[in-house]
Amino acid sequence: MAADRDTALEALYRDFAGLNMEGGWHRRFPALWPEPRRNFLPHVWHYADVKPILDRAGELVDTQQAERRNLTMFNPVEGNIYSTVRTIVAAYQMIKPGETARAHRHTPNALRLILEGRGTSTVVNGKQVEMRPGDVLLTPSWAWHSHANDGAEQCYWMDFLDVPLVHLLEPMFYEPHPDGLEAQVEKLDEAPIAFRWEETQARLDAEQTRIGSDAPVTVELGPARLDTIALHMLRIAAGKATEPSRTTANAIYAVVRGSGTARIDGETLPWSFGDTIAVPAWRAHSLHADTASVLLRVSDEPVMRAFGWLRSEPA
Ligand code: GTQ
Ligand code: FE2
Repeated sequence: MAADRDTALEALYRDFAGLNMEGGWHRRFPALWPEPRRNFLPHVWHYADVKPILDRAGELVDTQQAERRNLTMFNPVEGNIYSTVRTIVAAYQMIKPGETARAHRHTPNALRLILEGRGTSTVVNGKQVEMRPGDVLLTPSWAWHSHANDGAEQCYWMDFLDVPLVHLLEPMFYEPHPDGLEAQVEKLDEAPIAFRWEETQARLDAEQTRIGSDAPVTVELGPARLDTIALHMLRIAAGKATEPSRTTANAIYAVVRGSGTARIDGETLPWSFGDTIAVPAWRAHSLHADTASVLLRVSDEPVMRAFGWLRSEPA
């Protein structure tokens, strides 16, 4: 009797499979689980390792060949060759004096954090804005953008894009500018897409004064202008640390000033200027500053919030 049933079930499962179907009670891997899994891994990329490699790329690859001289950071999780965390990719980019990175547009949202070098500007939908160290500049979805170095120094920055989210959801469009560069360009010192380092510092100072202690402070770069990405600047005084917490938002931290360690899920990872720290969803983490530090946090919080999936708690 039981053997008959087993045989009948096997036939049933074969018939499911033949229709590209599977029984919810029969799947080899569950589709639902109690809380976010440890998929993507905590990881730190060190700018000190990257910079000489970017310089070597600068000798071998020009901006004719490479539309962007960028190095993306792929999370070391098995099978991944692109994303830094599930929804966001981060990259380092370098442009040499006299070079131009051609105009294009794409549906992914992007932003840049300038690390080193003066005299480079970006043109976003015809508005030319200088990029200076510590500045954060936005390239919203479908905005034309190009970069040009009219100065005497190599310019290094970090890019963050929601390309992995676009890959997951599929609405990818990309278009090179028909003329290579936008024809009508207006130079601006202030623009809604530019968050200047001086302004960020002043806001962090004001927040530090408001809380009346040397506990870590955070300001949001906003009002939010990218639909999928939230930007926060976090200042941690020397010897201080953030409270351990976890959140469903996937985050990448970039070190704007200072040095310290990240404690992520029991691992201790050192960081210093220009480094990139991947903190995937639901990983308990805190940041400890050895010297006075400022970090940019790039996260998919707006996506989580939009769908009611944002949960954050002490850990
Ligand atoms: O500067 O426009 O790192 O389109 C990846 C894709 C930078 C850019 C990246 C891009 C850009
Ligand atoms: Fe781009």
